[in-house]
Amino acid sequence: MMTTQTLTSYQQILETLGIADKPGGFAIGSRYEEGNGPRITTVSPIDGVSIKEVGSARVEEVAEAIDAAVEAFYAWRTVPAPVRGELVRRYGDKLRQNKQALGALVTLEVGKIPAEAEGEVQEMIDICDFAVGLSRQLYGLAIQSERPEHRLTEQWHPLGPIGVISAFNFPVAVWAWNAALALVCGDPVVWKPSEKAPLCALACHHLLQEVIDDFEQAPDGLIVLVNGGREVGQAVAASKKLPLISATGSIPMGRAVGQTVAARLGRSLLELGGNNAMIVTPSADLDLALRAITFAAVGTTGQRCTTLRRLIVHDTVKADLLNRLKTAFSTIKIGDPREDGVLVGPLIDEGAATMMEDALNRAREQGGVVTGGERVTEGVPGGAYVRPALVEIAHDAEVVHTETFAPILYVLNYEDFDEALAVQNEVPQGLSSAIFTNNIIEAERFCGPSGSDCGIANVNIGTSGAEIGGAFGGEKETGGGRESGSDAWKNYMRRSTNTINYGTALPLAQGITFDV
Ligand code: UN1
Repeated sequence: MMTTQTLTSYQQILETLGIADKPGGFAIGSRYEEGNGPRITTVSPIDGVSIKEVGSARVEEVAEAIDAAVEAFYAWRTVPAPVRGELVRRYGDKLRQNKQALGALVTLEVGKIPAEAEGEVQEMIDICDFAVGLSRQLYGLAIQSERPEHRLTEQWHPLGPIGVISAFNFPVAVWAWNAALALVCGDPVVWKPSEKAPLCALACHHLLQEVIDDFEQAPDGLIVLVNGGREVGQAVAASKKLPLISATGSIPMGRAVGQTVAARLGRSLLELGGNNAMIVTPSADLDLALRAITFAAVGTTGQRCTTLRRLIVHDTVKADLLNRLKTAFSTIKIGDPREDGVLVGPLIDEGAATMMEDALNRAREQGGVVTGGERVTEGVPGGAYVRPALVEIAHDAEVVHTETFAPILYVLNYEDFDEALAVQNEVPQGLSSAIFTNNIIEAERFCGPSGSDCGIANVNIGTSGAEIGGAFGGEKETGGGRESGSDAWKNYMRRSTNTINYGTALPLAQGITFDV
């Protein structure tokens, strides 16, 4: 009975989004194909029920799709940027109309609670708005020339088709951050989504393709989708026809993609694993800190790259904060994300639950004291549900330095502020970080050059939930890439420096004389 009802609503979501009858192996603009690669069965992590089977692309089909994107580039690069912005504006409107349905698909396919799933669609809308404004602001510079009657300028041109490799945990927003910017910058987009979220990708593609179909200046092939596994990702990364590869996912994935792209001297924009910490100082507002920690550590069931994984607490506040966290973690509602009041949905799959269990066992072996972390089987519909774990452990235990994509919060302590900063920075990853303090000197030191070494350093807010306006990404093994706001658009364009002589002499720079 339950299964039938659920299936009906799955079907409704797919129908509302217009993808119930679309083959999803690959799509070249408005052409949807099954593909000759292995079939992918999408299973909802909520209850393990299969949603739909989709195909996948073979390497030759990937090549065909990339060729179509190259063709589209030749047309799109000369469309004025504000006109390209108009296309993205219309997509933003389309997303507004479909926010609930697309959010429901995100919930269904990756298990996010509706508030977070719709928040992800909101990030798409926000980046569209940002990109529309940007389409009139892709500014270059006018530079003072050292030579008389010379004009020295730089301008930005479209780069070429962009390859986007995205992860399951942000199955719609991360592609949109890339696609919205790439499209206004004049670049087609070739998308290889996670094998765990092909339907979200199909829906995003289809909604944008509908806008493209009604937009005269937009060539077919402007957006291309290639579903599949590692070989498909590798074919995208290796293609010399894609000058930029933007990849989000694990550090091993990023290392493989980065090396492949570097071998052909392409550009890569990597947004890889984090091992995000928060320092809680003696002056911190613990009520605020408690809320921030809980959202950052257990939101999205610990499966954000910005998830809070290490808490570095001053000795004087540790006992109090830990007690409050134990209460919060033990009472938080875990279950079907569609149920009222649930804050923690399922992990993506059994593999993730096994990795969490392994990490907790290693933590115990390494001297950790674990609270929570057990499997939840009562009152849940059958996916991999877990209670978030708190682990009191030494800051330098091996397990603390690795990212486990699950809700495990390592609780570390410190005595002296410099020690806290050193602990914050001692891991190989460098994505996000935060401090809770009401001491301005600590806050400023944390954000300053000898403070946090991460791409994101926050004061009195958590590590996750960044707005799109800032550049998003991190240092060290996180990969160094920046996407989304600020000047991240420059990744998607090529810079042309132009020197124009409007005089009748030919003065050489550096005062060189070279008379013939
Ligand atoms: C990710 O987990 O890959 O800052 C991205 C955040 C979100 C993006 C996370 N805006 O948590």
